[in-house]
Amino acid sequence: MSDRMRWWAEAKFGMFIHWGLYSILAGVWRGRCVPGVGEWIMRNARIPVREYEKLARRFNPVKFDAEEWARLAREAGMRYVVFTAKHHDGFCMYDSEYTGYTVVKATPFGRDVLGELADACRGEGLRFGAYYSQTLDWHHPDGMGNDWDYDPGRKDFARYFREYAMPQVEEILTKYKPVAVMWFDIGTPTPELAREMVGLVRRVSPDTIVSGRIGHGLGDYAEMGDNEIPRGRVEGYWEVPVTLNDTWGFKSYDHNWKSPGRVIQMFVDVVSKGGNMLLNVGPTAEGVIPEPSAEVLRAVGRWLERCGESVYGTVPGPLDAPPDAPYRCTAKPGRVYVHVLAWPWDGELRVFGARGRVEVSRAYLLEGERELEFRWDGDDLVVAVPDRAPDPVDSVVVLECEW
Ligand code: FHN
Repeated sequence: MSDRMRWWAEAKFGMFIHWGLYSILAGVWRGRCVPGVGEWIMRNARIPVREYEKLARRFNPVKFDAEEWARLAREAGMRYVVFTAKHHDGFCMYDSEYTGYTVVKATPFGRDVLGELADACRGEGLRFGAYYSQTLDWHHPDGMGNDWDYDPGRKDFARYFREYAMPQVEEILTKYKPVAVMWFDIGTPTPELAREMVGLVRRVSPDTIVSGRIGHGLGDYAEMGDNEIPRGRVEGYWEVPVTLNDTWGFKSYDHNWKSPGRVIQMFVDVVSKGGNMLLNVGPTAEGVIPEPSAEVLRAVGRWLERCGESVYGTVPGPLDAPPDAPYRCTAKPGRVYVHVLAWPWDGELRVFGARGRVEVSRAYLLEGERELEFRWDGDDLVVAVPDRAPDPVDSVVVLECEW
């Protein structure tokens, strides 16, 4: 395992934060609800640059408290945070010397929110990462994606990339160091440009992890599609970004929140397949993480507080659960954790195809360490469990074993 990836592989759980001028519109432009994710409103409503820019004068998140956000991430059991330094709308949520279009220079708020957040995260023992939209930039005349203000035929993308995006990335890496992750997003640049960008990151900040969406196999890990959890185990480092409702940036009328139980089960599913989960929050323009998301996060944190041993620092291990099995498995040397997501009504937990893969010496419930009897039935291990699930969402049965 490369040194750079060690902490990340153990961490499993991160907070993604999408926050920017789009949070002011909250999914509504000129009285109309704009379909699609909140942070895409500039593009989906074809808002002219000169109009969208005016939002900066309204950005005054008086309730923003970086320490509160960082504390919430820690309470949720997250180990890292990735924050939108610059999303596709091109607005910089940090103090950049390459443009006036920043939270520091163009808003009444005037504070360096990325800087405050980076410090607060480190204060809570979390690693801090920066999201940077390297290809799509709807504000910059040479950035990709804006064909309603600019003529795509006249754009010089390489110029934007080398003379704006790369210097900004260097700036972020030096000004806010240590930046644990440089989270590049969709829109793969040419192999040559992507290599230059990754070369820059390696030179300026060798320990910074580069996300897979830079493309051409140059990233340190694979980034799955949004909300796309693979069906089975995936080798190598990977991460899946997940929304708590149906948007990344705040939308005032999106109340389709996932329940805490669903999020915990998704998370365990991801970890059992060898991945990390980057769970998103979309704060309001006032600087508040919506309470329904905060509630889910705290519930995940409470579960992790009790059962984190079966998640952090684990690997998928010797037992793969069939996709439709009511459990998932994670492992550490000498132990397999069976996460029971649907409790067996007949008092018997059947672990399929375990024979020959594990030599079990003991089985017990993680919480309370209650001993459990077990037997073999053909290739399956059958563990006798109490009638009632200790946890309604995920009860963990530990198998002490050689594997
Ligand atoms: O277009 C973006 C989107 O707004 C959001 O930032 C997600 C997060 O993974 N990435 C892109 C779509 O994949």
